Amino acid sequence: MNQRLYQLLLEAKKRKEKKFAVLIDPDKMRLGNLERILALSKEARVDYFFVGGSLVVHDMMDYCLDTIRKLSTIPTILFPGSPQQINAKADAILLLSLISGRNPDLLIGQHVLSATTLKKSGLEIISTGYVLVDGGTPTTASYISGTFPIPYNKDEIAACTALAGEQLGLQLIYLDAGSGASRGVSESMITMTHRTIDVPLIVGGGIRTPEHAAANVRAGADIIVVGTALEREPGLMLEMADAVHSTKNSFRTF
Ligand code: 1GP
Repeated sequence: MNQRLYQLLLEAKKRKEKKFAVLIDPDKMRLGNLERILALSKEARVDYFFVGGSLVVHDMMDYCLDTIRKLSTIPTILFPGSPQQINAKADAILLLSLISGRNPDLLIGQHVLSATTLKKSGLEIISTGYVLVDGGTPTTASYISGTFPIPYNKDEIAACTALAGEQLGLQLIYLDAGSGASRGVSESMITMTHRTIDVPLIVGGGIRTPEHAAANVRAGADIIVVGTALEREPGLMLEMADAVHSTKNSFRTF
């Protein structure tokens, strides 16, 4: 099985390099914004594009993937809200299992239905334990999934959930406060989760500033994902990426 991007990520983690991913939600891209984001991403040394959304209602996925392929060489990883978003034009897919929830459909059901399509797609498959955390506002992700996010201050639940995911063989853990969250995942939750697992840790949801991104890296995130803030102000990308790339973990004691 092709695991090229994942192997590169593991090597980067060993070298303590931090990665910056820009989330492109095909439905939320305003006209001209995608081209601007792609133009800035090269200078910013963006590491990945995550493409997908909880609710893709317009058929913009192909357009986004074609445009990225035409204008950029940055790896494109699907972050699908549903099996309909599987698309062979990307390089890889985060095969998400919503391990913070108890909805069997999102733990295994949809995976069974899409397994053959996924195999035929030739996409690199990276199995990912997806952990939704309360970000202060109900998000599309929690509504659509019909699951309760982990309470904001229950660090140990997040850490044990992530550990169980790792023990089940999931290759990444994604702590997500949900797109547009009014507050991101807490630093103490990131640190406890980071200390509990060995696989790379993705953190996203509600990250609006370079300082916030840097603080999450210091707390233990390996990959930072930002969507909403860059849809509103693409120009923030340079500082955001720089903050992630130049910050190291500090493992403060809380
Ligand atoms: C959501 O983590 C991503 O799944 C990004 O969230 O849009 O709030 O940056 P934002």
